[in-house]
Amino acid sequence: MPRFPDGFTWGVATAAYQIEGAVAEGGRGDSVWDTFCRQPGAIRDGQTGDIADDHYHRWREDVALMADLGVTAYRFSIGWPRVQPTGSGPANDPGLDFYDRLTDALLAAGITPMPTLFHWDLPQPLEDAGGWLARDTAARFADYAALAAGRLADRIGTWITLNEPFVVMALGYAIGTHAPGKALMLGALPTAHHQLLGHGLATQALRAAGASQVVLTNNYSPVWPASDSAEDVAAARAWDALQNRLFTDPVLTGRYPDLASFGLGDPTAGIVKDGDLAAISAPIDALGVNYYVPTQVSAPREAQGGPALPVLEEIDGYPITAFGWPIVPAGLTEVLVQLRDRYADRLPPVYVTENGCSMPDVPATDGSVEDRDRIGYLDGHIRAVADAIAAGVDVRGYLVWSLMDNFEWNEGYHQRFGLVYVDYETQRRTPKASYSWYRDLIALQQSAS
Ligand code: IFM
Repeated sequence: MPRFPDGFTWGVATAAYQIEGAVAEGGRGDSVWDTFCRQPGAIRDGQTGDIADDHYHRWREDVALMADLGVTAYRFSIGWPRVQPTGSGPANDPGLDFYDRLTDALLAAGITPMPTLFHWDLPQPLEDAGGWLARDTAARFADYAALAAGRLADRIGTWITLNEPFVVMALGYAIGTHAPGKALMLGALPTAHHQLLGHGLATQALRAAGASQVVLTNNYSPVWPASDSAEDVAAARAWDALQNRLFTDPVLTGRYPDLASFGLGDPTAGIVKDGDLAAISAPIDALGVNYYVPTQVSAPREAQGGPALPVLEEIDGYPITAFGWPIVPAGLTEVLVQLRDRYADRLPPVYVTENGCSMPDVPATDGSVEDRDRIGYLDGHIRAVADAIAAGVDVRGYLVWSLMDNFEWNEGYHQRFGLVYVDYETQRRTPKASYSWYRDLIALQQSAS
């Protein structure tokens, strides 16, 4: 393994609804995911995040696991409905107290807390008022950011505003396979501007509260045409604009990509007000990159009453994860280099805020989990980060998704991404072989610095 720069951040990541459980404790309100999970057929086997990893009660054990692992940063998310149960109004102190205790415990263990403010758990009353289709949600988000940072920014320097706004728009509002389950197709586009505006207004609130680093995390994917036909190449450019540029160009260049020229509608139509783009493009201190898979697309087929969208194709010829996702480490180098080439001096330092894989982990009779396949995955992707650094990309950190197995949205508990195996019957945590491998890697990198 190549040597990473001194001070490189090695971390793990989780998100509130995926690990905390305790959905009705401490004054927490309902989020869109609580509602969505109750809809028959929405989640595999009708599973919910009601208990998840019970991290709300077992956080001390989880911090100890991280301390043992030797990570220097922990990316978690703050549950909006825990801090502000209805999405507006005063803070719910027991909710803030939970993150306050967690923050102190992390700092005492020498781990830098990197909270994300929005990892998909929108308070249900805000969804009832229009959710991210409503401009007001952006202002509510900034108020919530002010409450969270007002309590924690004296100890937390780095704040991530949004996680993967593309997924919220595409799966939550365009096709409806995620909460809140709306299938509006291109009618979902206003959620892009409102999330970005939320990011911009929250950035102001975070800075006012003393945050030193503001970060936006997107999920990036190299987009490959299925063939070299002009039509497939055009479709790849269109999808690239939708996934990779829609949530990045406005932040780093102050302009939206011209989606209309790709037949993908206008994300700004009638909703952008004076000052919005200035707020959205206020400088950020780092860009969060989540990477899992490349995307292969072919030209739109005949549209029947709807927009003709690029067609997502299967990618063959690579090993796959338990999710069936192709394992393509070089795709991570590709997205990082592409970001640098695309945004040049405007690109701030980058953190890989998520990367990891679900694998068919089965404990052996002695309870151990020998996830050699995950080790291979992580090894390949960490080398891919090193390749990007060697190519001149300013990558400052790498965080594995995830610390421990957790609630994987529509897939419930069927996909395991953790370095730590969780037995959901007993809540027993068992570090997998990949945990020891990552611990050794971190120790080796640090001993060399
Ligand atoms: O579990 C998710 C996470 O919440 C967001 N990024 C992708 C992960 C794996 O699907």
